[in-house]
Amino acid sequence: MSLEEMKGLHLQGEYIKPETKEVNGILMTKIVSDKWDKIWNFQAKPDDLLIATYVKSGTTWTQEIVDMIQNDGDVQKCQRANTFERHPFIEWTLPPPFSSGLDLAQKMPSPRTLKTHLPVQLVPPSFWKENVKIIYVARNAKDCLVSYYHFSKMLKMLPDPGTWEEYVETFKAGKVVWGAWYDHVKGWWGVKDQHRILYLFYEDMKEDPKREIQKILKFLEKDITEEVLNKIIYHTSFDVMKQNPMANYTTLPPSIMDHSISPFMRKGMPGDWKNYFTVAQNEEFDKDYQKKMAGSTLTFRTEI
Ligand code: PPS
Repeated sequence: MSLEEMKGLHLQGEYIKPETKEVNGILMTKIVSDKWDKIWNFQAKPDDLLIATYVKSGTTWTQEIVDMIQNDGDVQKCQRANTFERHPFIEWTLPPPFSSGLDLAQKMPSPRTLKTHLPVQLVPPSFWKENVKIIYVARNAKDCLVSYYHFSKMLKMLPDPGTWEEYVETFKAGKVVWGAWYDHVKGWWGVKDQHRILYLFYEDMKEDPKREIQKILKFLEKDITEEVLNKIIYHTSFDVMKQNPMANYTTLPPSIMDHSISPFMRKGMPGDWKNYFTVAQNEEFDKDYQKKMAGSTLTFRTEI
């Protein structure tokens, strides 16, 4: 479906599901694939900051933390616009009236904070050339899967996930948009010491937000008072962000995101996978996981 056709469908408020098309072996939506040249040739700048994640790993949370840091804890300033307008999502295009991530990024004055879900090998080369600082956040596979399953149902721009049983297999096979979780987290882990990359974990952020925010502060070379730090912890907590329309995606129409199917701010808890995996599914998943992650030094906690 072309972007033009998609615009029409959204204007009519109809339920649509997009086609997908691979980019170098990675499944993407066709809209992303069709403008891949433009994305690949994106011009990063040395003072950009890139927040990179696999889907559903704590991107929005990290974006809010970073924005609060950059604005010295000024909540009003952080409510100047939606998350996706404050931090252009470089490979993504929402239907009108919203601008594409590329257009937003090009118009935005520096210093810019950008978002991507791209696997490391698909990151536009200018990011490496300009030695851009990158915060990568990873989340354990099982909670990612559960979150992505619900998200695929409520975000009309993603392919239908099918039944829960089907989706578990689709996720394990990496046949999801932005590719396999396993390759994504390992790919970024493999390059983290060769570039300016801060590699964080969702579970660590949940366990001790103060400690993880301090890591971000150090990485961004920012100093703030204890009072501002506490304000950031509060403002970026799940319960407060869930009520913040500029961070919870509720300003998008239901023809794009239908929060009545599943809210964007859903549970925000490590270990929610236990409410979905059967014992047999969990055993199978673990067996397959060992094979896919064999030889990697990367470890995850599936509960805290
Ligand atoms: S996206 O669409 O890929 O950019 O989504 P992303 O923001 O990466 O991940 C969404 C999940 O993160 C949860 N979330 C949070 N958890 C804890 N604290 C805070 N502040 C927070 N903000 C968002 C959100 O609820 C999604 O996880 P699930 O498990 O679905 O609840």
